[in-house]
This record gives sequence, structure tokens and C-alpha cells, in this order.
Amino acid sequence: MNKQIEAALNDQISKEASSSQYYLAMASWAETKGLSGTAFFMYAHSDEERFHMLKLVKFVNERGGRAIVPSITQPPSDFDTVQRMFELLLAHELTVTQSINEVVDICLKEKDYTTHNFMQWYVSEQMEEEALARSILDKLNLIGNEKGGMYLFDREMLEIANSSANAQKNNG
Ligand code: OFO
Repeated sequence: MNKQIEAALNDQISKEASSSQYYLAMASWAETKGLSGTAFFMYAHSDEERFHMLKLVKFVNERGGRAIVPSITQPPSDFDTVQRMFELLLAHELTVTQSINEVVDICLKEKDYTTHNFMQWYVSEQMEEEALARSILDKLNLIGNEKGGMYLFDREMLEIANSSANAQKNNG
């Protein structure tokens, strides 16, 4: 495997691992605030990021490179408000999108069309994740500080997490 591509993919492996830790910290914070639906959503999101990492690890190794398992850095443990937490989530996803785009760019420069093709899955995944984060933030803006609204929001987060888990099951 081209060394530059291998390094870029290993860097992405590290970013996906950090994303998983970050969302796990958000899940834990939400759980301690009694927001069980939001916590469930974040636990599932953390698992998804681990899956993104594993998919890259396997790809690198199968293509003759060597995937490096990154060290764990401690994410923040306090997120202040649910709104702030989702703002951070969106900001984080935007940096991940940028990083995916950089990998795609390197693939084109190095004429590695196989990795380019593989990375398209991540390009679409980022589009979906950004759209979901924006729609959740829109809901939170509508609710404002209303307590009853937050209760319904939390229940909806549970539904969103369940329906995305079912969609993934159906897509194999
Ligand atoms: Fe891996 O998709 Fe979010 O970060």
C-alpha cells in the first residue's frame, strides 16, 4: 500500500477512535442527567464510530498496509447543556468531514482509485451525520428551555437511535 495513503488512513483510524470516545463521554454525561433517550442515542453513535474505525483497520490490513491502533485521550466529561453538546457534536463532525475530504484528495493525487472508491462510503456517512446533527439542533432551538419539550425530545432521541439501528440491520 502507498505509504502516504497508509499514513492518511491511520490518521483517520485515530480520528474515528477519538469520535467514539467523545460520543461515549456524551452518552455518560446524558445518562447522569436522566436523559436516557439521549444517552441511548450517544451510546449507539459511539458504537457506530468504533465500527467506522474497524472498517478502516480491516481495509488497511487487507490491502497490505499496517493499521495502527491509536492511544486513547480523555474527552471532556461535562457538556453543560444538551444544546451545547449537540453543537459540539456538529462541530466535531465538520472536522471529521474535512479530514475525510483530505483523504479523498490524497487518493486522487496518488491515483489510488480503490481507496478512493472505499472512501466514498465515508463521504456519504458524513453527509448523513451532519444532516442529522443539524436537524437535532433545529429541534433543540424550537424547544428552548421548556422542560416538557425536553422530555419529548429525549423520547424522540430514543426513537431516532432505534430506527437508525433497524435501518442498519436491514442494509446488512
Ligand atoms: Fe465516523 O462518522 Fe462521525 O465522526
